[in-house]
Amino acid sequence: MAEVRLERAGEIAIIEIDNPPVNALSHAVRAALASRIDEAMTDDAVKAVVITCAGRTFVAGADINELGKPRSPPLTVDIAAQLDDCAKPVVAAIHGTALGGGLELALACHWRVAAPDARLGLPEVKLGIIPGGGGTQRLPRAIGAKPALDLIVSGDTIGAQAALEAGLVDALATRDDLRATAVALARRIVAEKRPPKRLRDRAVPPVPAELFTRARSDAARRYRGFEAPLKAVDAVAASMTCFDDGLKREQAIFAELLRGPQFGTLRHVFFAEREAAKISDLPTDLPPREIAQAAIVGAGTMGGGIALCFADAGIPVTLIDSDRAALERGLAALRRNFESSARRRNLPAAELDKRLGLIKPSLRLADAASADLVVEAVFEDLPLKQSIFGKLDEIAKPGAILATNTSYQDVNLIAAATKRPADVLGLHFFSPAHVMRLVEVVRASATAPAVLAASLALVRKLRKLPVVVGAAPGFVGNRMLFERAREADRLLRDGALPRDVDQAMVEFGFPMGPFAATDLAGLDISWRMRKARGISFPVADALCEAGRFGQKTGKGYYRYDGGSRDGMADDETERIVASVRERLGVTSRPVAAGVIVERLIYPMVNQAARLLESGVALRPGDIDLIWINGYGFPAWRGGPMFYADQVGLANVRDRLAHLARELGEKALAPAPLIERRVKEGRGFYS
Ligand code: 3H9
Repeated sequence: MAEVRLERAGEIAIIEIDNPPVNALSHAVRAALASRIDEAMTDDAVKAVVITCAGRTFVAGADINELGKPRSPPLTVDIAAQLDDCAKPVVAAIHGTALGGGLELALACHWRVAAPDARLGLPEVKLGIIPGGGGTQRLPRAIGAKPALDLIVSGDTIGAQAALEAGLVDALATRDDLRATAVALARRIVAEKRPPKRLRDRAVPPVPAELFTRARSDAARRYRGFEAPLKAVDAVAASMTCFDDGLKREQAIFAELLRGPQFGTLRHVFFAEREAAKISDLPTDLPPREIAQAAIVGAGTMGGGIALCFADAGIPVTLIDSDRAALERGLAALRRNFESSARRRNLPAAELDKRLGLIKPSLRLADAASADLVVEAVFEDLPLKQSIFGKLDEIAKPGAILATNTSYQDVNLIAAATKRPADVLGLHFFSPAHVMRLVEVVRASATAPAVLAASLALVRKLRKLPVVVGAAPGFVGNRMLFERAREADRLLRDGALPRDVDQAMVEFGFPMGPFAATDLAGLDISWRMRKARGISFPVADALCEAGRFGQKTGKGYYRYDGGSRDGMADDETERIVASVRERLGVTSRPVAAGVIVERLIYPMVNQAARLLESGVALRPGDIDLIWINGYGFPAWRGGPMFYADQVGLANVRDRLAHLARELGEKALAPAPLIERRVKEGRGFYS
């Protein structure tokens, strides 16, 4: 039950918000908080106030369950105004995460003290809205327009030290004496008779108007189709006027976005992430297994990237490769990546060195002996992986978790190469591993619950999003990607050009079209895989036969002149496609952008329905998360399953049935799960 308590420490009133799990500002909390503030203001014995929170965190924002429903006062913006009007000084004592409405509450306090591990931010854009409690007006007044713009448009958080340097907090405490530090500060303020420091009364230091013009064009390019970042720029730009006018603008934009479809969609994504953490048959009382040391086998791009993730999370890791040159190359690439990511995050050089120091290179597999978790990241070659797992079985200590980073091999066959299949699972990181948030956690048939639970906790510790999937070929993401690639190939055969297809998908909201992405990843890997399975994608195969493997060979679907990363349309591709068409007896015809989108997305949805039915994917939400976080599906469209529901599952079914007939492809016939849901008048989520 939500509670807001008021206690006294001499002349200081301490108001404590207690609304587990994250002290969200529900209506009950807001109402109680407003009354406690009133009580403190009207009590003559109180000279100053400290606002603090019980439990693991300061207020983590508005209550997302209530957002979007009719709102009753006091709203967060009203409480902020109430704090502004307080004649007595108010100090916020921040621990955990002060996010959204939580940071807005703290910004309306007159001073802010933070625990050193606190994180602060206004992540509202990630929900498709903007801050609606005055944050877009007070943050620029606290730290300046440019840093405020960066934080609000990205929705990123900053740590307490950076917040102190930026002027967002006034002092740091340690977690244990946060309350004592805040009370001491309040006492000092009273003793020194300092008047409340209200951000409302400050002006934002002037900035050139181009700052906002540039921010708008950057946001329009980067977040194509996604409204909130652009609107956030407008709200921050309004902070350059007087506070009241700026606040009015913020409130109008906030209300408009709250009514719009993107908020509902991104709220779905938020709850899907929380849901994904819940695995129904996993006991909650499993003893935690600490992963104090890790080893990675294979120092290629993936292995190096994964090692970087461990070191970044403070976990010592041995990076093993039997080839000295490969190990050296891997380490050099890893250092470059680490340095550029440290620069982006303003990580001090000493900290970078400390983290790099956690990586120990080795040429001997035997050095995996002390690891609590080993991640194998060698070539996609089943016998090679099996032989490594056979050796690891001899070397690794009892109870160590043995993980493979394979992106499509059968994890059960890899586990069978050991005498401890219960300790084996897949951890499918995405490339580049230090950037991509998704990890498919592949539960093989014998994987022990404790091994799965420990792996999920580990992936979260690496600050990534784990999604549990079954051990079927390609798991969930790549299995669906395969369907998209097959259909993309048919689109070229039928008359679309690579740039038509890529442009349609970029317009839809993907950061990159499928052909540009394949050129970047290389065409040869999937070609080898198709050949091994006797599958043909006629156009892709013909390009590979002509030595066009993508960017690395200077040509693939596009041409890359002089090492350029921007592909140009290439006549030779068109000639190759034309000869495939001729061989197959297909007459070329134009394909409209809308049809391209349908033909690429609906077959994926169809495959996803089969994966759901067979239990390889646990929930439609998991599939949406996989595609949003691993393959660039625009989050504001909610993922493929949510999108299918928005379009109407009956429409998707009809189009699939039509395509199956028109193209003579039985595999495109609607999956039984789709047929059943449509018959019941349901979607994936209803
Ligand atoms: C906002 O503030 C708008 C304002 O500008 C407007 C003012 C008018 N509400 O993630 P976890 C639940 S928009 C309700 O697993 P963690 C969550 O569902 C908001 N519930 O823990 C889960 O419940 P369950 C801006 C919330 O330690 C449980 O708490 N704020 C909320 O990994 C634990 O969550 C944000 O966007 C909420 N706001 O991470 C912050 N937050 O156990 C959103 C969490 O039943 N929250 N829950 O599944 C987060 O980023 C993370 O939850 C947090 C904790 C970092 C706080």
